[in-house]
Amino acid sequence: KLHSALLALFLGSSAGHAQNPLDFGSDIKTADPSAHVWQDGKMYLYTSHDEECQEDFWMKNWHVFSSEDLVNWQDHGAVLSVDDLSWADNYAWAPDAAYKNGKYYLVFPAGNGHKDRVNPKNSTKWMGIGIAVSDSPTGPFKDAIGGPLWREPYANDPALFIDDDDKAYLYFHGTKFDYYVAEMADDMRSVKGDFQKMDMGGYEPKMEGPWVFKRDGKYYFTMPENNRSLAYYMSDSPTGPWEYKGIFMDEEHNSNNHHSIVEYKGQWLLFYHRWLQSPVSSCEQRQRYTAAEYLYFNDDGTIKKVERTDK
Ligand code: FUB
Repeated sequence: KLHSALLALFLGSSAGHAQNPLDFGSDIKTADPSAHVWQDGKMYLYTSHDEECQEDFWMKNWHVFSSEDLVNWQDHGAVLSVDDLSWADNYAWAPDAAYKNGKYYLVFPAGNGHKDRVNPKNSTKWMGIGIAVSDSPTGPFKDAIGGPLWREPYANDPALFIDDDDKAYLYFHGTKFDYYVAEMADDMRSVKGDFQKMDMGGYEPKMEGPWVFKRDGKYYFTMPENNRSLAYYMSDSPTGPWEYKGIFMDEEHNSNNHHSIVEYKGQWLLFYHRWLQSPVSSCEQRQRYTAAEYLYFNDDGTIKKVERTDK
């Protein structure tokens, strides 16, 4: 009954039907969706933006979308751009957001320089983790610290998790595609102590975008294994050690994935991105779009396998 009610809520709107990709009311291409439900009860998605004809993931800004029914979405525009940063001009990759101290925080990767794929030693590219702040969930966001909180050749995919005791944790993957965590200071502008490499229980495939959530007292660390199939670990602590539990969404078309998981009106949901297939020109390469699926759990707390749907 609950499921039917939710289906009616999410899919049966007289104004339209939920579909994949999500209909943002324009042909904007988005990737790396981070989903949050704030105090006003709406769903917010913080995404990166695949511009047409972008070269090698040269991405420039982050968007926010909101919805009350997951059918009708409002695009709040580019809420932060690398043009607003004094320290980066490129690589506006996967963001995340958090609410603390009455403010909204956007955590994001950005950087500059270029990667030389032929002679890697000539690469000048570096990426760092930035923090921006706003009084509103829809921005605009302002750089909170005027530089990266952390930088290295490839610090990417930051994610924030606020525990029930209001402690905030920041996760990201480093140049070697391994995961780091630190507790944020109360002002959300620095971390307490040093970033620690996490104990992944001995299983560490190449990893990208982390996403942490809590359900029934257990912590879930979810991520795209080999940057393609969505997999997860579980733990009794937000900082691990983590126990690997397996893949819950298979890869598609040998392409990367990046996701988030949130409970909305009693239903767990998975947001992720898919790739435009059969690009007819180089301008259509690296064009991704945001999609969503229902997510279900087994009685023991493990995650049921999710199939991609078009509706
Ligand atoms: O969108 C740029 C990068 O592609 C993200 O940071 C990765 O997680 C992958 O989705």
